Amino acid sequence: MMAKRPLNIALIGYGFMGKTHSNAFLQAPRFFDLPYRPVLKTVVARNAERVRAFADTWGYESAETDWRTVVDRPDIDLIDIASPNDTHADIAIAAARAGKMVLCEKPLGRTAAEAQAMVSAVEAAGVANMVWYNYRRVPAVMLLKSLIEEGTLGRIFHYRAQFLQDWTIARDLPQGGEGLWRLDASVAGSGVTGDLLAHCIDTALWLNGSIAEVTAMTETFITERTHALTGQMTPVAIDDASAFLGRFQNGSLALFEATRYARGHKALYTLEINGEHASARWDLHDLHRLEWFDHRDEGRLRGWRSIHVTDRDHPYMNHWWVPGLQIGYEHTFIHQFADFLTGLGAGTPIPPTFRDGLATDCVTDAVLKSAKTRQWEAPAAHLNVA
Ligand code: SOE
Repeated sequence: MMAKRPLNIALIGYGFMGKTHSNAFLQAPRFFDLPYRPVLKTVVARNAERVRAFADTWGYESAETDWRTVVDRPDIDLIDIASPNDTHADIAIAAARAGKMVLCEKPLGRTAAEAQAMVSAVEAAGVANMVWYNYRRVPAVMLLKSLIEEGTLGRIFHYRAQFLQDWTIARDLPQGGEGLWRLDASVAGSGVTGDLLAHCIDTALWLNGSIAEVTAMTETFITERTHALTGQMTPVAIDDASAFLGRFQNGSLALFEATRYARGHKALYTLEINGEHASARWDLHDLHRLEWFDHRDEGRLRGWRSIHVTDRDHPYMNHWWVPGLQIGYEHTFIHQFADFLTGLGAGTPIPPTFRDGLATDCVTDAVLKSAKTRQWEAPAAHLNVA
């Protein structure tokens, strides 16, 4: 058994993501043998009463209401940013300057320029950093990554991804405020492009390499909503739907779509990749399965097979129950944090790093730009992942 060094964590933000991260901090050391022992030191959010309650529920030693009082505290090793997008850059840059490790919810910045400043800060300070693009850590998606890396699919022709939801269709839903800051462009940066398409792009860059160019369209279906903070009817500046065609550097074609207006779909993230020898597809609503077709199979038996990715030799699964029993959404965060701590022990950066998060922001910027210019746009090339 390795000696466990304490790692003192300050979490900023206590919404949905604050819970997924806190759960990961608690569970990762219970299921993985890690070189660090996470210590839930403090949680920060504006509402004093509710942040206190959150601290009690999740076992944080203290609760604070201003991240500035925490960011350079000598007893804090790691700042984890799970607050709305407009806070990411200020907190990350201050934390890096104070020499803290920084984890950040996606998207890294509201724009690539914001993300670039965050990358510069963590790289100048030489501090460990990671962005919570959690879907890379689904065992079935990780299995697909290894099949691609082994060259099993051969030359890649197509990559397509969708992220479909339906929770913002109601006209009386306000913009701004808790949870609904995602509808306020000044806080979120963009709508589904930064929130949902960004997930699809992050996974795609990781699985299939850089995107060379895109041509996109976006739409805002409900153009005015009451603002939660002012009570005034205010123009909506986010994109409700976003789609693009593109070309990867490896020559394969990209077809991507994200929307919050696909009635009946709650979080239907699907991806498919078609190669010379094989195809694979994956679906977040059935996340423990990888659909696989291999043309090299014997002709009479050739067909799509559905792999239940729950066996001991599947990624991460030897840390969980017994073969055949499924895990779920929260485990993706546990895996990501376990990988981060393992990397920290070995001195190895764990992707997606801030630089990888920047690469995704470069693509989302190009998508938004193309939707405006109605031209093909190239994501800022020098910022793409290798
Ligand atoms: C939006 O509804 C949302 O919660 C995103 O913000 C998350 O990143 C995504 O994983 C699920 O949907």
